[in-house]
Amino acid sequence: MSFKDKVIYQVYPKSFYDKNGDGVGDIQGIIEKLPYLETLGVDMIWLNPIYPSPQKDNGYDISNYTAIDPIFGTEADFKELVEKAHEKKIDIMLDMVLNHVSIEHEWFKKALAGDSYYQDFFILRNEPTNWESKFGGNAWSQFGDTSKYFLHLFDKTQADLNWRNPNVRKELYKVVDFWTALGVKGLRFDVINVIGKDEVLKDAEDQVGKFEYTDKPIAHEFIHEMNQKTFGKDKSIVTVGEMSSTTIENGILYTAPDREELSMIFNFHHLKVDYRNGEKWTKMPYDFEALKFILHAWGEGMSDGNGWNALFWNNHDQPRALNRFIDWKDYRERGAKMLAASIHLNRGTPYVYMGEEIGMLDPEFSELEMYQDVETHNAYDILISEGLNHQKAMEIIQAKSRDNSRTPMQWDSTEHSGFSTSTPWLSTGKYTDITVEKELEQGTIFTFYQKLIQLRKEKEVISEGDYTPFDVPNTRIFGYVRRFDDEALLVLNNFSHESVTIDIPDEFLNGEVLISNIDTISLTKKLTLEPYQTIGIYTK
Ligand code: TEU
Repeated sequence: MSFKDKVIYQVYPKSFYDKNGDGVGDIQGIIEKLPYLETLGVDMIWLNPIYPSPQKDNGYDISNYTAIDPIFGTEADFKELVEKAHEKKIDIMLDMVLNHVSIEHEWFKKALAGDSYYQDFFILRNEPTNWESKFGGNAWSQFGDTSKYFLHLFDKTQADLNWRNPNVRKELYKVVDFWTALGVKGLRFDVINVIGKDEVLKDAEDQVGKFEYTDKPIAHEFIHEMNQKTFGKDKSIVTVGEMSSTTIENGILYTAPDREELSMIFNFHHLKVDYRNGEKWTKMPYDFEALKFILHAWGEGMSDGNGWNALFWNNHDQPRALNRFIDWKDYRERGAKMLAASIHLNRGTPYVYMGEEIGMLDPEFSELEMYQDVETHNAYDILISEGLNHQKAMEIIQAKSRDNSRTPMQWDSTEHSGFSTSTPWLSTGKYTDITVEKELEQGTIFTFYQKLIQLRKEKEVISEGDYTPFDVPNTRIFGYVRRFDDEALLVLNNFSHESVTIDIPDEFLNGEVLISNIDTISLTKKLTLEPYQTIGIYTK
């Protein structure tokens, strides 16, 4: 399948739908909700990790790569999901977390027990470097009671694998083959641009260490090898690399088809525009100019270099975009649609994160204990140790915690928002009046998403067109032009709560309004965009 006219829906399995009533979402729950996803019109469902795991990092700490965690169901349930989804022309994408394993994985246990074959599966050193874990604190922990240290770029229970060891790669390729043999047609590779560590590791000048292990040329070699030895043989498989931070230059290398690495990549630069001095655990309004600059640079750069972006505003690691970029108290519906159009009409493959199609919001938990995420708790401790008081620390947590997007999907107005019959593993949010039931009855966001998904299949200029920035200085308009053969599409998104009047290029004056979140548009040379308005003008 070419992936250019497809839309992918992300399900956070723990929080989607709990069929067996134990408070945790499960595979049977996803099966039950397939008709809902079919109605939305998506082509593929990406599931966050569903493998056996101590759940220190919600499944990104895997203890067995080729099984299903009983909290989610059985392998038979998974096969049923693949089959039933397939009947609805929906494919399944799985999360491949191949940079690290849980310290409860048998490889790590054997290594700890002294087996040197398995010790070489990990990155062990006598002298640790000064690198920091992405979840805070040191990136090295003592390896059992030895004098060695093992590297963990994430939690101390997530040990980085030594990709330089061919035996490790062989084992990981078996994992990929195992799942594709079950009919999995999508693979999302977690933090795949950090798998290539140097043989000799050096202290980092920036203390964090990210330049020492990110986007190393050898990472491209490993990904290409994995492509050749596993999924590359089946052209219908779609792959996406998650790149915690990467460059446009590397983005092109990862995704240009002739490189035979990946179909597309996620990058996060546009979601760091509300970090003060590059630090996530701060609170500040987002910087629109920075956002626009990043979106244009990636849109144009990847278009010119024949690379391919995964397009998204939300995922399980991010607070809800509505809370970050929209004056949602006044413009929730309109803003949700504007955000959606800004990526669905763009060049790349759009991802819908569960709940955004009904305009869900951050939960605003009042107590620290309500948050479950390991990163959140580490961050709280660090903020307090830096001298912040509880209230200030909580304000930052409320704005930045990854749990903001992980709260249970709000299906209806019954107890626990119809997610489960018992207390959910993570509380539902504050705004439980936003539900699927209500949205389908009287809302307009869901139908707007349906239309956008449909348009991508109908108009090649959306799926195939190139990208040129359309800049309107001194406004908060994020605009771009897409072109394909004799078709053109002008997309204008007003990121402000004020109306803005702009000049429409003559070429589009007789065009057709393909989509807008405000009714009855007549095109005039001077066009006034209302607050948070989006408009796509098509001409041929
Ligand atoms: O995330 C990788 C990553 O670098 C970030 O998105 C990270 O979660 C964020 O910067 C923390 O502030 C992936 C997964 O999406 C995430 O859920 C996992 O925790 C992480 O890898 C480790 O596997």
